[in-house]
Amino acid sequence: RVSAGRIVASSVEQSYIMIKPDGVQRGLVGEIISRFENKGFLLKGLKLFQCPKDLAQEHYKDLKDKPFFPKLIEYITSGPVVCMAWEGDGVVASARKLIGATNPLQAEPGTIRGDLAVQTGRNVVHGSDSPDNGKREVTLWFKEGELCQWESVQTPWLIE
Ligand code: IDP
Ligand code: MG
Repeated sequence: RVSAGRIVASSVEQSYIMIKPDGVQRGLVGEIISRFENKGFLLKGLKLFQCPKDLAQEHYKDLKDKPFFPKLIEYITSGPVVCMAWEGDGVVASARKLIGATNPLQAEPGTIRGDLAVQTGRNVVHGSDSPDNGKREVTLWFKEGELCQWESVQTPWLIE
C-alpha cells in the first residue's frame, strides 16, 4: 500500500473535492478547505491546477449529452482549480452534505453552496457522488506520488 512514504492505493473511502475556478477567483479557497478540515476528514492530496479541456471532458463524461456541457467545460477550464483528495469513512456522502444541493438557491444555509453561491453554473465546488467515483476521480486528477501517506495527530480525538 505504501511505497517510499507515498500512497499507491488506499482501501479507505476517498472523495475528490475540487474548488472550481469561481471559488478560486472569489478568494474562497481557505474558507472551503476549512469546511472539510474542521469536519475532521484527512487531506491526502492538494494542488492548484489549470485543467486541460480533455481532462474536464473525461471528468464530466456522464454529462456529455446535456445542453450545458460545452459551457460546463468552458467554466471548469476558465482558470485554476484546487484539486483535493479527502479520506475517511463516509467521506463521500458527508462531503456532498457539506457542499449542498447542485443549485445554490436550493442548497441549505450552512452548506458551502448554500452560504457562498447563487447559480448552478457557478456553484464553487465539486464533490464525488459515490465511493467508486471518488476512487475514479482521485485517480483521474492525481498522479502517483502526488498523494501523501500521513497520520493526523487529531485522529485519536476524532475516532474512538
Ligand atoms: P453536482 O456537482 O451537484 O454533482 P451534477 O448534476 O453532477 O451536479 O452536475 C455537475 C455540474 O454541472 C454542476 O455542479 C454544475 O456546475 C453543472 N450543471 C449542472 N446542471 C446544470 C445546469 O442546468 N446548468 C448549468 N450548469 C449545470
Ligand atoms: Mg455530480
